[in-house]
Amino acid sequence: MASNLAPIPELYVSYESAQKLKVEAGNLMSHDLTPRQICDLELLMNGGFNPLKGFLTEEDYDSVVETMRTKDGALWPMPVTLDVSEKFAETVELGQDIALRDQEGVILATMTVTDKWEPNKSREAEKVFGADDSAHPAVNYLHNHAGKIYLGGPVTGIQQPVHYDFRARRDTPNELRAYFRKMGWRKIVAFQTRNPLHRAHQELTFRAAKEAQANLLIHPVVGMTKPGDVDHFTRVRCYEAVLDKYPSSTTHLSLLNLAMRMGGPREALWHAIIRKNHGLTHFIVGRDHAGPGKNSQGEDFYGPYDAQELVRQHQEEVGIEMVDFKHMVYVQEKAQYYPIDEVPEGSTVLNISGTELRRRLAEGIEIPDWFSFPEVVKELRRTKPPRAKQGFTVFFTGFSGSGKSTIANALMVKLMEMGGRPVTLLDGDIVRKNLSSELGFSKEHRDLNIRRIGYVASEITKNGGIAICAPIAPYAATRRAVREDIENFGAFIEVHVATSIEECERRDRKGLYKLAREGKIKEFTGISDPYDVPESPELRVETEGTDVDNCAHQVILKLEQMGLIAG
Ligand code: PPS
Repeated sequence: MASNLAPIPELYVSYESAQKLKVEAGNLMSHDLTPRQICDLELLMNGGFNPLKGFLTEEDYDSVVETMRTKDGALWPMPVTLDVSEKFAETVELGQDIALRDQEGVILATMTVTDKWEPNKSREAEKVFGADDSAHPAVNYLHNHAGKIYLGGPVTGIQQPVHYDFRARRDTPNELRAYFRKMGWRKIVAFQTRNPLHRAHQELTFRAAKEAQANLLIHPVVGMTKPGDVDHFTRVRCYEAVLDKYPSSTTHLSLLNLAMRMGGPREALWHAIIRKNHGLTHFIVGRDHAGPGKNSQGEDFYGPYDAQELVRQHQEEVGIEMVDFKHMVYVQEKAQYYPIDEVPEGSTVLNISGTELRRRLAEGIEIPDWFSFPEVVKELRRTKPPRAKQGFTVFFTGFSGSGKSTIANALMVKLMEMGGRPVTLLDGDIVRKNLSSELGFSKEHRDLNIRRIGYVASEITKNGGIAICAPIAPYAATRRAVREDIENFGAFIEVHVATSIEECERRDRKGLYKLAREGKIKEFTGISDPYDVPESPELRVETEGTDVDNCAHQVILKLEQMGLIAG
């Protein structure tokens, strides 16, 4: 199939109208878009999400969730919704125009709100992502990050979000279409990725293009990918290093500002539609496309080839041909890559999994040339030094009086004795004096307090230091959010100081338990306020019958075991 490279509709108004709208929008209510919404809006406006004309209305949303189609029957597998807080939703009337702004307050679009509703998020999770299980990143996002209310309605585009990085590598669907027209490319295979390209991917994409007798577009996602992925700055430098491994003038690199949901089969189909909109004729779908990892039972959310199956069923309707690829492995005797089902019998197969690669990077172990290109490995090592040189956060949690601060202090001194990295202690009391002096102990205030600690710890971790935090941090969801923030930059070691509430109350070093029992302190953790016991912390220390030195030493041993401090 050859592409029709005519321009596709965008939602932008003319330059003159945009200038006028910008001024008029000064009087409108404003919604500050989240990072994910900015990605969605960009693709809505530039036609990447064609045929959508705005954020889904309630009817379209229900239909997309249940049937993967809008109410008019257009194939659309992924809800693209504008979630807002209840507070904001209350101030918006149906029929009203609102301004959609980026995080600096720059107006990007207006939206006429035609619909406002409270979605059934559990149903969305079940139908769209296959399970209402918060181990799935999109389900976690849905329940723990997205606002409670959805607004729907048509969007009027004013301007694209500004990107300061890799400008020359970013193309709208119409820019890509124009590029293909200019180059005379009629058949183009797209390769979607959120990972650095290694030899197996280079081989796979090269073969795909050769088999389809087509040109190749490396089309990596640089919007939002899976938490913990290699950041897009590093990845783009890696892609650039691989570009000249392809025959010249056959391959192009373009960055896609998509916010992935890791929705497996539905997401693969969505990706295919998005690629069709960008003027592509073929789309590579490999093993476990857009897979979210394991569910809370430790099983895969989707079968390895479910995504291929769904795309195959709909490829004709979408108007893009799927190039399905099996897992590629290296055959030692042939010094060459093969799809796993074509490996010559009796030969030696070499493979390095993603987990193994991360381990080798973390521990500074050699990564062989047959696996990746030296330029790519160099870039990855530049971003991720071995673990013993990275920053990390030790996050103590437990009741007041459990011994968190004492152990944290002992740990700090031991780490300072070792030297090598700066150490900062963010103790509960210190933080409440310096960072959170205006906060009390309501759920909202505790969350804010912990998020602040998490933010500071993530900055310390990012910059190669050691952050030791010792708040009560009673809520599992907040601890998880902090973990996610920090794990973008380094390890997060949750240490549950598991002193029982009875023992803490018996010790009552600050006399607070007595006051709490007398009702003189309200919302006291463990007495009149909840504490979610960590289910699987990296370490649990028992303080009853164990001295402080030994508890701190247990943490040191854990850090050594994790490769965070040289043994
Ligand atoms: S939280 O929930 O993580 O924000 O709490 P944190 O910042 O660690 O602050 C806990 C310290 O504040 C004292 N304190 C209370 N704790 C729990 N509940 C209530 N209502 C409360 N009021 C005051 C208490 O001394 C805690 O200090 P630690 O060091 O944990 O004993």
